[in-house]
Amino acid sequence: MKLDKDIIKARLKDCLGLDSRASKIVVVGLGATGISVARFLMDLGFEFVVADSREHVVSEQLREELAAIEIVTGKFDEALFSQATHLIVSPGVALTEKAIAAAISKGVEVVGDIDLFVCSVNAPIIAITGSNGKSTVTTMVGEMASAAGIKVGVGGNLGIPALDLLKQPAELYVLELSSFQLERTRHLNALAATVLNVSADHLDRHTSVADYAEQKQRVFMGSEVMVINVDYPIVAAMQEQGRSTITFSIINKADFYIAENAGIEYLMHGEKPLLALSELPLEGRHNAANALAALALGVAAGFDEQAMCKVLKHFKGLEHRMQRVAEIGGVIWVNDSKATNIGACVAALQGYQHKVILIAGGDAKGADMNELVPAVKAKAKGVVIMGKDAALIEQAIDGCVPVYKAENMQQAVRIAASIAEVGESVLLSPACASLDQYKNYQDRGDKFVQAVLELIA
Ligand code: UMA
Ligand code: ADP
Repeated sequence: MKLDKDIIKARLKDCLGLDSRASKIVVVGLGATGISVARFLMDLGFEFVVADSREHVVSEQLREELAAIEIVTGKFDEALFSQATHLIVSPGVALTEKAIAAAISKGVEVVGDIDLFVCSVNAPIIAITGSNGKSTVTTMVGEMASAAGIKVGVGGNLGIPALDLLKQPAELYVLELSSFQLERTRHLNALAATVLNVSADHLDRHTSVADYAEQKQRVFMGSEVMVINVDYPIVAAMQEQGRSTITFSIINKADFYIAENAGIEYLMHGEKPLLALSELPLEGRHNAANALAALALGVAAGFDEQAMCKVLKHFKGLEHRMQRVAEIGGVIWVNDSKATNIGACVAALQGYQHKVILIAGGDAKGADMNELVPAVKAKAKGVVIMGKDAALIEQAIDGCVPVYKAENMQQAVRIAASIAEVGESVLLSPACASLDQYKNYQDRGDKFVQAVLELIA
């Protein structure tokens, strides 16, 4: 539930030093997050400036809504930032940006939207981060909460900025949090929090995998229960003595795990079988891990186990994640455009028992494409490469399997169609971000689906 304005203002002052009379605030970035922050601050009567480095970022409608606010577009102004007391920085803006780094070095405070959110609610928070599976698990837990009759707000990196969730009353918030959001969050105090997994991603923004994992670990700041995937040593190492912990694993016995009984595999809680794995509609063993994580978080929140299993049995999955698009002449076409890093692509390939034609490439974000090779060797009959870092994939594969170059998605799909044979699958799982050629991963997935449907036509 959202607190009263006066209480929020008092908490902003105590926790973040934000004072509606004395603070000089610059909101940096005017995307979904920046707009939510601007509306939030206006509602509380704060004065502030908004800065965005894009020249043409403000629509007529937005300019009208923010008429009382100064909006500065174009190159970030070092003097403006350094004269502020607080910068409220959107997750997509790196703290190493020259003007921001200079301001930080002069003692200007950096605040994130999640900090503002935490100061504004008195309902519990379930917080979910990890390299892959965040959106899936966040949606699962949100549906579990709804099934339990709880008014729940679901958002964060998933799409609806956290502060926009305050518009509706809620008894619980389920937040997907990225490493960028966590990097600039100082208070979270979740009821339960998890790091689902860590694999290399965003190395164009983080200095190393260790630094990236450290930002993810911040999700546990003050959490009552830590939900830990013990299959990842880097996550298992985040456990802290004396803190309430629930573990999960798809390899070994843990609090939540997988066990076989009379030839059937079950999701287990302790000695109790909860659900046969075959009843999970989502493909891939990584989705069993996601289900275990959701169950563990749900148990921490006090949800009924049977009701949670019912949600899992009917969980449809999200668009652009291992989504079956069509079966054409005995070949299955799968859209996994959301696989924007190597970990997701490897998980997708590992889920197959038969050969796959992989379509991959885009912006590798500094990742080492050699990590793709074992899974490609094991599962791919050929790889169609495209996008900015296609050559990195080609170099890594180095002749292990045939590589085909495509200029665009339509060509990639046509090439894949000419290679694929009955009983095989064509998988778009790019292991790279999409922004070099597409608006976003949805646009890339849509282009794939469109090209596949053209094949049918
Ligand atoms: N901008 C600048 N200078 C810069 C970079 C950006 O001025 O150097 C401006 C842009 O011109 C734009 C605004 O900042 O106007 C965009 O801000 P943003 O990139 O933080 O994006 P938002 O629209 O606020 O969306 C963010 C998340 N985006 C990122 O972290 C990149 C969204 O996650 C999230 O859904 C939204 O907040 C609500 O919480 C998207 C994402 O791609 C899905 N996340 C990454 C991922 O999942 O891998 C982390
Ligand atoms: P995120 O929000 O972390 O990006 P999503 O649920 O949107 O996670 O899934 C993103 C990609 O990762 C998809 O390609 C999906 O198939 C894959 N994926 C989902 N869960 C996992 C997991 N537990 N381990 C590895 N890959 C996963």
